[in-house]
Amino acid sequence: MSDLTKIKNEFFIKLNRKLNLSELNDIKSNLFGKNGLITSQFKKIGSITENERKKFASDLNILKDELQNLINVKITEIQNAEINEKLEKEKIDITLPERPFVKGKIHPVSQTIDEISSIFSEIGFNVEEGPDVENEYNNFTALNTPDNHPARDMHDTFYLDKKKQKLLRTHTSPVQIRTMLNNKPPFKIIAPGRTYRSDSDQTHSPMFHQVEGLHIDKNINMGHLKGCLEHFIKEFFEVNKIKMRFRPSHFPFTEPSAEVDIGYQFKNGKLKIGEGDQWLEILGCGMVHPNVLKNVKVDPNKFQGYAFGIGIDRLAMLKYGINDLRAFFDSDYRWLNHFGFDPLDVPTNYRGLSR
Ligand code: 2NM
Repeated sequence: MSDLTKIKNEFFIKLNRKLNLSELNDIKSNLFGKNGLITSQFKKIGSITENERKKFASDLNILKDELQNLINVKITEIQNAEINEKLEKEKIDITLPERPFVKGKIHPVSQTIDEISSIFSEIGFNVEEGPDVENEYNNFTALNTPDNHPARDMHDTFYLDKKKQKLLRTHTSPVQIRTMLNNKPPFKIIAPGRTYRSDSDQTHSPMFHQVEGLHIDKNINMGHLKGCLEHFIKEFFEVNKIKMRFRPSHFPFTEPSAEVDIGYQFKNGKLKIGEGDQWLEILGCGMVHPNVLKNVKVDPNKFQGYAFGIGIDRLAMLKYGINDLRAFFDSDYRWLNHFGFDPLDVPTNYRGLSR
């Protein structure tokens, strides 16, 4: 028997056994490694007599290919077997019950923003958003708030640079400015979101939430403002009647300006909104100042309208009976679990907002 036939017989038997990957690699280097059997046969070619050389080289190449193919087939087989074994082991039994998991809750402020957005959407307001970091033009100048106005005082505003050009917005009004600058009237929008003022005590958080509204069109007047706010308060507190009063006030960006109180009373230890002889201040509003309209390239001789600003955090406290503002932003899991809302319980007007 020739050397090549011996190699062939021996390795065909070996390769047909059940092998793992490392055994197969050993066989591979036994054949094709530096001192492997096939490698040594190739080295022999030079010393073979000329009339035998051609046939030997040809037989050797055929054997080499055969063995290599066989090894490749085996490698694929082993890899497939490994994958199948893995798949078998990792099989998921979908008939098993789900693993218990901790459900997240919707923060009362997020819930309240969703409720407010739902109410105003239904009467034609679009919801707009803008950045928390603003420039002093959008936050103050465009809003008819001159350089020396107390609202610009360092004690209130978080400035982000020495030149006082970048700041954390102190209200969401810059969203209205951006919207008016980038679009054409009429405008009917609300802007809910985070706002910042350097103020921190029992009733003030340096970060708080506001929703502002703006309605600009031809002939919009304070009657529209009153109707809109009354509708909102009734929907939000889910009451049929609401006692409201407008007190004259001042804001640089509105003329005339007013603050709005709603009636309330304590009945059987519970706060009742809408009735009673106590007053609760809940928002500021007014007719948008002509200077503001001019600043955003809206002609005050053709267009006019109202704007208002409401603190969201206090609205949430009143509606959901939460009495400590500071707990709102502590991220205490027990608090969130108690006051938070079910993620699947999305507020809609027709269903009743707070259910
Ligand atoms: C308030 C009170 C009164 C207000 C004004 C504007 C704008 F951009 F249209 F001029 N937005 N929001 C406004 C008016 C806000 O918050 C107490």
